[in-house]
Amino acid sequence: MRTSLRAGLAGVAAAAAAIGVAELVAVVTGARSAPLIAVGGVVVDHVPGPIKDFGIRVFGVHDKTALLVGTSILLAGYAFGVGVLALRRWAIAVIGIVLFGLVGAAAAITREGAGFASVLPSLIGAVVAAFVLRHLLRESSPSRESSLSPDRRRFLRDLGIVAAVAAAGGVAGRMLTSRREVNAAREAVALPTAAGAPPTVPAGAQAPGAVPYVTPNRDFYRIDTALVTPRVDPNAWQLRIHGMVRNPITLTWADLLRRPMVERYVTLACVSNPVGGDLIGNALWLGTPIKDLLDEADPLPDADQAVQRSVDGWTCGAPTAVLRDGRDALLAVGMNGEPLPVDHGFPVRMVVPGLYGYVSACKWITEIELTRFADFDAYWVPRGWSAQAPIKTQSRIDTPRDGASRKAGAVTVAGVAWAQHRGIAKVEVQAGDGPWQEATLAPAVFSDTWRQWSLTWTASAGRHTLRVRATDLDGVTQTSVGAPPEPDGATGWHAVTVDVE
Ligand SMILES: Nc1nc2c(c(=O)[nH]1)N[C@H]1C(S)=C(S)[C@@H](COP(=O)(O)O)O[C@H]1N2
Ligand SMILES: [Mo]
Repeated sequence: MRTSLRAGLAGVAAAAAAIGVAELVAVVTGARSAPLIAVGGVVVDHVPGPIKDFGIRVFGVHDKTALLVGTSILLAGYAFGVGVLALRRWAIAVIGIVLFGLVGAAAAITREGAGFASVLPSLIGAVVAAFVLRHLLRESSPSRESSLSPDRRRFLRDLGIVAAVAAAGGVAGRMLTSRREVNAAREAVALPTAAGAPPTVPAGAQAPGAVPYVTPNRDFYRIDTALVTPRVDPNAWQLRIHGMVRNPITLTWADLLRRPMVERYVTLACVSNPVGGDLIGNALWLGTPIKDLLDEADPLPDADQAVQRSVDGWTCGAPTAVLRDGRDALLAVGMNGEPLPVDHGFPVRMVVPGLYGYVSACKWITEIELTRFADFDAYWVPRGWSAQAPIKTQSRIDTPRDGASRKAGAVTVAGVAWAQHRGIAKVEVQAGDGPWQEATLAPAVFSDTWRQWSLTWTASAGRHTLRVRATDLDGVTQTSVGAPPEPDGATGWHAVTVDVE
């Protein structure tokens, strides 16, 4: 390998090590003090409008990634040059490295809210770069040119080690930093207050033995395709409503918080929930009605599908008519009195009563595109799930658990039943092949939530199967015919076996 090529690569490796270490230091000093982010930020703030618009048009939502990649390529070229120069005169290389550190530090200190510590990632990075470059250049001494010489192998090995450590440090640093920052951003959110009194849950909504009527955030089921939870800075968040609309709308976080807010209990359910499963939860959501925003955007008459898109590209499609029919479909910012937990979509998600989550409840939402079902398949549709999926009427026995034992006599049977947006009219329980007995329903709270029920069963000794079925306010009783979750939700009656002594 030619000596100058080696020296150039050593320069690039030194820069990579510097960036990796800087990212780790930035875990402590703040994401915006990391040199690439700081320099990128200065560039974004100072490029002329038309170039910025060009970048956004060409790269779309990836314009920030493109900027970082561009900055990295420039830096790599610069570092290559510094490496080559170092071969001639070490002092010139040192000047090059100091310059690199100063540019990063200067960019970092001019960022919003920066303190003195913000220069540390770049300066420490520069020191690391000098050490790594010095070490790698020693190994590539020009006196030994034979292509299989041991020091060539050692050089390549060390180059590899530096690159791997730099990459691992950079990725780990970035992840830790963004998690810390999103938690801080979430804690800084002051939720707006909802118009009107908060919905009150009547005493008795809770049946003894059933799961809590309101699911605490930490117990709320979580389903999504995100390998790494998206971390969205609310101050950089935007929602675009576009596509087949007469008035496209772009909404910032501040715009959203100024809109009228309501608080509603809504029970969310996953289409993958098997009969008797627990992929369902009920929470108090704070948000602004999506209907009003859609009315302002003014969809064209044949835009029958509103496609929601998350920052990570996941999509779901809900019927436009459902979002506008007056139900409490919310662009939600709060869950049980807190800002949305990061795992549940911080800063903004959709919640639509009556539709399964995979067609309606986009977390980390950033776009609503009005289109036609005939023209666009959302994420789960090509994977075999139905494009339209209202929640099916279902019921579950929470107590006794399957396989439990009880003493003969009075036994409490209790659970939940749901038919979101239609409401539950009746729940019946059958023991063995005895008669169906009507359970006592907890006071109706809201048709958009599950409803608890209970029954005192007079149990005789032996093994019994208990079954439950619900009837909704449309008068439809759950079918006994079992079906798997795919393609549009499981059916069948939940049953448990109980041993009575
Ligand atoms: N961005 C994004 N939003 C998403 C999903 C996803 O994979 N990505 N999954 C959906 C599904 S299938 C369900 S059931 C609900 C679950 O919401 P939760 O995790 O807050 O309970 O989120 C929906 N929103
Ligand atoms: Mo789901």
